[in-house]
Amino acid sequence: MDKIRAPAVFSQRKRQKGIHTPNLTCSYEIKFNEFVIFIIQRKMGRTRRIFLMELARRKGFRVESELSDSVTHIVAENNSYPEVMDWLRGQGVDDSSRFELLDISWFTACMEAGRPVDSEVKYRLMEIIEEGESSRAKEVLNDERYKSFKQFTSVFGVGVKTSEKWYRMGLRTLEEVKADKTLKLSKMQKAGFLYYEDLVSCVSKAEADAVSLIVRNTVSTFLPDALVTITGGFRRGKKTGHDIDFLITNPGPREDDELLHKVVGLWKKQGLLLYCDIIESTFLKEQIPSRKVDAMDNFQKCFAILKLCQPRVDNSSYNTSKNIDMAEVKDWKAIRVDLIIAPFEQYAYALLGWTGSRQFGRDLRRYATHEKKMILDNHALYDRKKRIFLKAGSEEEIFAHLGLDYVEPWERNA
Ligand code: DCT
Ligand code: MG
Repeated sequence: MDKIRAPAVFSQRKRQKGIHTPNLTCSYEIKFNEFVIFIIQRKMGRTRRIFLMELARRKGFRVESELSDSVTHIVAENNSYPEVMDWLRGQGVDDSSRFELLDISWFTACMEAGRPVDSEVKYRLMEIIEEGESSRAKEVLNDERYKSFKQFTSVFGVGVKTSEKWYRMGLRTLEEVKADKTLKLSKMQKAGFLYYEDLVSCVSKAEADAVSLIVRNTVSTFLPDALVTITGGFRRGKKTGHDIDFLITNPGPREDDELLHKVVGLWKKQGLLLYCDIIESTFLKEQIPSRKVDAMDNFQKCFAILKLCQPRVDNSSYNTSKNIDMAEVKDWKAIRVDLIIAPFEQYAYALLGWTGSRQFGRDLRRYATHEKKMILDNHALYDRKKRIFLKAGSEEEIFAHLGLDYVEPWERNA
């Protein structure tokens, strides 16, 4: 039989023995535990769905008849991405990011190979959209609803729920949203519209370095020993990002719940703070990690928009001749910054989680759950068999606990 395989992005230190789990719903043996498939009946029909489910089960795949919490891969046939999203919302699913949304071609490739094949771009419903090549992609891109949702969700503070509401109200473009004075926008959405142009333009590495300097300087005025690490895409070596993520911890026993408040307080005084929302920590001692692959963590954090001043280019002769008042030239850019505070003993887990990528984190958590009977989140790793928390002082130690070779941050761009 096929061996259980770790997702391609990381490799097992030692080969695991194949796990033989009896399938409770039928007599077939499950060979691929980490993949839990659900096939959408819409546009496929009941008979074909039953046939495909039976086929996959016979080949050792775990296929669920219902859309349960354990489902990891959703397969659809002749459905566009927005149609699947619509269908999911109808099932009460708000957060579809916990699933891989795949076309039937992925399923067929798995059946042909007799094992799960990588869910490459060509099989993903969403990516199909980015490729923009096939006629299906064009159909999706032209979908009115998809176009509106893409515009709406490009605003900081606007998610699928708000987009849904606006779409139902008959709004289709951001101009229409802005013109509608009856809408009640949240503080976050107001900032999203106010700094829209800056926020949709990518943050460069140079801007990330400049903000990094500000963050380090401010944090060290209050906590000189604090460790400030740039995480997210920039730690993975990306050249641009939509925001800059910082992880802050204080080695030693001393913690300061007021640090974030002091930092943003100073920025406010200095005129550097355009927006901020501080979320207090909700972490409970000895909290068993969350099994949900996309659960929000419980750290104290701050979602902010900083005003990054940019040096003026000296083109005074041009300005004089055109009679432009320099005071009116915008010499700053609004930048989205996330600050996360982690207790020192959770720092390695927080660093692994906040370095991402999102897909890499999901794969790692699924691997821990299904292959190791452990639960991993941004706070801890819990061994369910031994009923103990596994301590880690570095990311290397976490990979070792999971029996995996270390993966460098720049290799985590799954
Ligand atoms: N993350 C997390 N919990 C959250 C939000 C994010 O664990 N509530 C992780 C996933 C990736 C990482 O933190 C950084 O998140 P983003 O900034 O959204 O992603 P990115 O990889 O930095 O990409 P971008 O360049 O778009 O900022
Ligand atoms: Mg980021």
